[in-house]
Amino acid sequence: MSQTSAGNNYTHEIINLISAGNIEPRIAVVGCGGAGCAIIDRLGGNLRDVSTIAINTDQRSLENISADRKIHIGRSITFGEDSRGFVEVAEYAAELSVDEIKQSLKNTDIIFIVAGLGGGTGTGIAHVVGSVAKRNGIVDFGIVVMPFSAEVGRRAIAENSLMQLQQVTENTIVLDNDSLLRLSPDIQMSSALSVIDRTIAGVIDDIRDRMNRSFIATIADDVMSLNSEFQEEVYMENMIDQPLDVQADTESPMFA
Ligand SMILES: Nc1nc2c(ncn2[C@@H]2O[C@H](COP(=O)(O)OP(=O)(O)O)[C@@H](O)[C@H]2O)c(=O)[nH]1
Ligand SMILES: [Mg+2]
Repeated sequence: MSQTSAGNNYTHEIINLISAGNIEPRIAVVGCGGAGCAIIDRLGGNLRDVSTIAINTDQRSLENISADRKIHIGRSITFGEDSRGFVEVAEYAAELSVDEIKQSLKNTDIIFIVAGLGGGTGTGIAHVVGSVAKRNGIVDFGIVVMPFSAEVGRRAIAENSLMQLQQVTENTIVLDNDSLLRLSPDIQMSSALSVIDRTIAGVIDDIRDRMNRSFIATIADDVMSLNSEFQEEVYMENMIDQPLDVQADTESPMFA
């Protein structure tokens, strides 16, 4: 496995154990912020043998989604409200909750950190979750959705957050809302969200299947090729051809 600079010996040990067939990897998907949590809520039962963890500052939004475990962060800072685009506020909130985050990842070997970048909470906390994972020898991947170009001002914030996440993950898959529009300009927002959800579920399923076939030793390379497949827009195109059966969350702040 091509080890990123963020990798460590402990991570290697776990990878060796899994690839030797000595342990079944325990996988969790961690939704960060509004979009991240909405995505894992919509993915719900579509993910096989994967536990879900939802982390948000927004208490009401957290109450309205389903996840195996929910972590409400920043209670003493935002008093249960959204971080309103303040990345540092969310980051600080996550840092205050690192023990709880660590605890939630306790019996886990591999995590997928999912967030829509360009807002406040997901953007501020994704890399904090990645650091906790790294420090505890958990193999971690990021799957992020970059904002539409039309979301002026959010792109730069998103790019910065992505850079921080890439430093603490084995690899981060970047889904871009714009490439979705390029593929199919007339696509309805609800369908666009469904395609993103299905793409994320597909990526997680693919990686898990490969691991079950003991290919984890090459996982970083596999993800790398999935990533370029996506960038070639093949992945999304395949997804668009399939019937969409996942309901979009029209309550999402994206529609506000
Ligand atoms: N795929 C997807 N993207 C979303 C959704 N809601 C928001 N987004 C995107 O995610 C970015 C962050 O928004 P949000 O997650 O609500 O912010 P946060 O709660 O502060 O983390 C937005 O700029 C949108 O591009 C959603 O339900 N699905
Ligand atoms: Mg939010």
